[in-house]
Amino acid sequence: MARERSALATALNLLDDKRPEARACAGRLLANLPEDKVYHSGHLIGLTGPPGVGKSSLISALVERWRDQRRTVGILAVDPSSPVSGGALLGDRLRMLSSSTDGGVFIRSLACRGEVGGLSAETWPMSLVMLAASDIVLVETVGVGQKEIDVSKLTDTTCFIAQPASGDTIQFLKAGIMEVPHVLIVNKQDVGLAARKTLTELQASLGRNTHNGDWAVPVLSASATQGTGVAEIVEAVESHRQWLLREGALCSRRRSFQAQWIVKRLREDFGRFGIEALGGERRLMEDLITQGGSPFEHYDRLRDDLVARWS
Ligand SMILES: Nc1nc2c(ncn2[C@@H]2O[C@H](COP(=O)(O)OP(=O)(O)OP(=O)(O)O)[C@@H](O)[C@H]2O)c(=O)[nH]1
Ligand SMILES: [Mg+2]
Repeated sequence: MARERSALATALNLLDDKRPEARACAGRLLANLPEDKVYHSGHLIGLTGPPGVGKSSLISALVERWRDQRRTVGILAVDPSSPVSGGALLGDRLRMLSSSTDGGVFIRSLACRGEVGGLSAETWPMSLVMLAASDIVLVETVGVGQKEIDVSKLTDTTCFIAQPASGDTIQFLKAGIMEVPHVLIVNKQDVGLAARKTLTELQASLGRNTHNGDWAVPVLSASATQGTGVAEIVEAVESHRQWLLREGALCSRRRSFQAQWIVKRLREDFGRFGIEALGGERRLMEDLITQGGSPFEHYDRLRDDLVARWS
């Protein structure tokens, strides 16, 4: 929480370690995360979109703004383990930001383990550890369609970045294949006509009053390389956070992600039989969402409960 880089790196490595002793240790670490950080403070933001749309470039432009506001940032980026795109994934500017002496930015790449959206089960606890040390946590994932929007099940605010002159996104959104993100952005505004056309198409096909629940979704355009439209994105994501806070939804969303994570973990460890033994998924979710206390202790408690029954 004091943003000691080596401590943060060690904590994240621990969460990624599958050995039983490491898992037990990770459990204790997570159980000690303050409830306030886990449920009430900071901002978890997901950025998703097709390969090469400029997600990393936009992130670095956004990070510069946030650093000007003295806000600390943690970045989790899913590196698709493709040998083609190689190591250039995080983007040069982002690399520079992280390696610079500025201790306000911390970057960690996530290996893609073939789970949908490139997100692994560890992404959620890793986001929380990052959140304990930063004001803002960004999660970058790649994809087109339903899969990558999975990031919306881990973050407070989801931004979708669309590519100029690509009808895919619009088709997906129209067909309801893709959940509507909280902020839509057409990047590469500087290419001119194609970007303007895509922006108009997005606005038109979604209608003027696009909503995600009661939230009116802003449709923005930006150029990560020229830095235009970036301030508007910062504003839009902050407005969404304020809206979540007013609705009391920041805490309830995180509680629900947390409950989903625990149930998923338990199912992986004990199967459907284990879930049934604990009263079934619905009851388990309801209990978890309403219970106070450290979120990860609940996992330990439920696991111990199951282990005790069969030992
Ligand atoms: N013209 C223009 N090019 C851009 C813009 N933003 C990014 N690019 C370029 O697009 C390419 C991909 O940028 P990245 O930021 O790596 O895109 P990404 O979405 O993170 O890519 P992956 O992580 O590989 O999916 C780079 O060559 C960038 O220089 C922009 O606003 N305008
Ligand atoms: Mg990238």
